[in-house]
Amino acid sequence: MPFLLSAMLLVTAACGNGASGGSTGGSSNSGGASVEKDPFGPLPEKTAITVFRTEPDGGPDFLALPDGETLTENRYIDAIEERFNLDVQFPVVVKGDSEKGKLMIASNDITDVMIVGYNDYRMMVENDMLADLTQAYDDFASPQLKELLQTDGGKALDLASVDGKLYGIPTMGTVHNSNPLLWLRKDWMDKLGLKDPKTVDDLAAILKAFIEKDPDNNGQKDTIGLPGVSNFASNYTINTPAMFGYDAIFDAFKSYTGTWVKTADGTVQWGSIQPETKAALAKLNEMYKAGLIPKDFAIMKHEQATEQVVSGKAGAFFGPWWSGWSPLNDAIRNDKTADWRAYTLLDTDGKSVSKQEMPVGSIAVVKKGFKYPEAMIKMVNYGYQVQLDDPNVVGGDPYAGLTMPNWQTLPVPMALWRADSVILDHVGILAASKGEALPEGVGEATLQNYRTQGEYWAKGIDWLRDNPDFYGEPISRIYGVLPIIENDTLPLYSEFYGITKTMEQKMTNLDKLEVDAFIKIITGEQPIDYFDTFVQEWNRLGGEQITKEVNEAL
Ligand SMILES: [Ca+2]
Repeated sequence: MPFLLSAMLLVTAACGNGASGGSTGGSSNSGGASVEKDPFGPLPEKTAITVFRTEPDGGPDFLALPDGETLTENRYIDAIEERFNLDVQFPVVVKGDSEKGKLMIASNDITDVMIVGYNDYRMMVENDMLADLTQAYDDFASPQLKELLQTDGGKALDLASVDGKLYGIPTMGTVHNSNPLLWLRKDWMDKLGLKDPKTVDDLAAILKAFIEKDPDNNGQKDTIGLPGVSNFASNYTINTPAMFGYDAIFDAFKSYTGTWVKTADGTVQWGSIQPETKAALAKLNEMYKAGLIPKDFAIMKHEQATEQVVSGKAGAFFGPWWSGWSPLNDAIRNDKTADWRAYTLLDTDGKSVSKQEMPVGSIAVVKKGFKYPEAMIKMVNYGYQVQLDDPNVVGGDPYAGLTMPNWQTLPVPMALWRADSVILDHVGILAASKGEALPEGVGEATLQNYRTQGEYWAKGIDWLRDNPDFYGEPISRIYGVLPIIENDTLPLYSEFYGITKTMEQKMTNLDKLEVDAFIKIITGEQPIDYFDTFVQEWNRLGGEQITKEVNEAL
């Protein structure tokens, strides 16, 4: 069994009791645990707690609160105050893009609870502004929350820990969400007698055949190889692989652009300037010369590439698992004979490795010196039960019988979604399509979607192509995720996610230097060895200093 799948099933099995257990919550199900350590129990005394509140984008319809309720006065807040013996106050309420939070942090004048970004978090820890939550997390985080925060293998908690101490509760990135998969028209491959690709050279042979052998059978040489896009390689500014980009080709050469990688000497270095990147660029130059990559790839817009796929000119492109929705749903509407499948290219070690989005989103923190830091953790425990669509929430759903308000109406709104949902949803839909037991640890709405999509998937690929209204989701969640599981794709994370002083000033310009050099090498405007000149320039213009700062910060 592939590693990812087996690890995921273990997690699912382990959490079997947790997800439903929290629904009753309170002291009634805390068993032998002391009342003081109850994740859903009250504080020993009535305690006022101030929260910095950001208004989300989107109006009343988005929040879905009943008439008369607001972000700062609603039944979730009442329930939390009553349950946890709290008096929740909102002294600062701002629009989403306000600088107010940053100013408060800069002047060390913060509320008891705030939700901050990773970089502010690091700065606040450095300046000793935050309560150490290590013990409070161990004692008071609910089993559901703890299980959730392991769905990325502990990556987010690890990043949020400084010298072994935890100062905040992080939201997580989604594992495998932006892996660039190779999508190919299987019907064209079958017609031309082509085998499934494993390597970049296999892909090159397929692209050549797609261009030269009239796969669309109209007697004209009117099909292309890969579409392109100006964001063809991820970098500091564009830190996840773009749809239609060539990151998968870099990955296949173990070149991790836009990523801080650990090198053989034990130091951390910028992936874009490593020798592996030179090798990847040499291959891309070869493919460019052979006409497999569009002449104008570096100025191509996302929309142009989409059009080439939708109109049936391109039978290959790189895109994430969710490409079944876009561009493929429109492609199928145009031509239902198109049979798109996803593949993973293997690297020079025969492995599938893929760069990941940042494993931490925002982080909820508590001001240093606040008497009961566990109060924030309890509020997050409660909020997570709401996000799980737990019908009883904790001590009764305050909106029973009404439309459930958006989770962003919670007093400490955290986007707590499982980091393993890409794989889990795939497994859930497949299980539903076969009438097998569904995964646990997910909300009721998610389970319902497993049943719905499982039903569509069970009707077969031909039915889906004949019924494009139902095509996007099952194709994405089944075909789009299958190669990740089958090839045991290994998530690759950057070794550093912070921003150093020199990075702030110079990284954007270094990105421009990088993109410019890559384009010149791929198009042949400069020879392959121009890469060495680029690396020297990159170091000279601030890269060397930044690398030093990154290694010092680790
Ligand atoms: Ca043709």
